[in-house]
Amino acid sequence: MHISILSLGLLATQVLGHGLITKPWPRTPGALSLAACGPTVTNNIKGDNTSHVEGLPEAAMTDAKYNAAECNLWLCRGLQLEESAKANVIAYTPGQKVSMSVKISIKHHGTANVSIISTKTNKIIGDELLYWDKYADERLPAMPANNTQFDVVIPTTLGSQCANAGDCVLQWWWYGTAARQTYESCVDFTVAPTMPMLEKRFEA
Ligand SMILES: [Cu+2]
Repeated sequence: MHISILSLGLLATQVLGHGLITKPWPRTPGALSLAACGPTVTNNIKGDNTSHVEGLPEAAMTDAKYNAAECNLWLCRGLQLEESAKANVIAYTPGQKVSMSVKISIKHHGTANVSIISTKTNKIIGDELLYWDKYADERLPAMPANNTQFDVVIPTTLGSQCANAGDCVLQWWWYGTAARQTYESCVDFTVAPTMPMLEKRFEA
């Protein structure tokens, strides 16, 4: 296989690794990510779609097209809800069970969670949906099945907070404690406002 000097450079600067959501479909790089984060970050993620966050800010700084506030690397690694992806945003119902799959290419023991994040604040809404206090432990002979295949339940208490595409993401977040590496992967979804919220709105 032909490897150019450029791709060797990319390989040298990024630690290949280590995880992302494979089901439901996660955010992927596109035109909006490129506009917000610049080509350095975008090409890093295109080159390794499981890469960790920590290497990205350093790479981004050298890129004149990088806009820290718009890119927001600590939310979905700067990946944006692309125009072309809006038609694929999943509409969930409160209480719906969602089966998720994660691909982990290199293990680093740490903790992980799956949560609903408000994209405006980059904060968890309510409680974490799932939490692992021991995750992706390379010292175990085999990875526990629930590290990569699990279900979450969409809360019934979201009200209208996730009514519009882009308001919220379902985020898988993993921190390798010894490796000091963070992995984030996001699913775009909406939840229609629940009836009590609608009634309140009509009363107001
Ligand atoms: Cu690593």
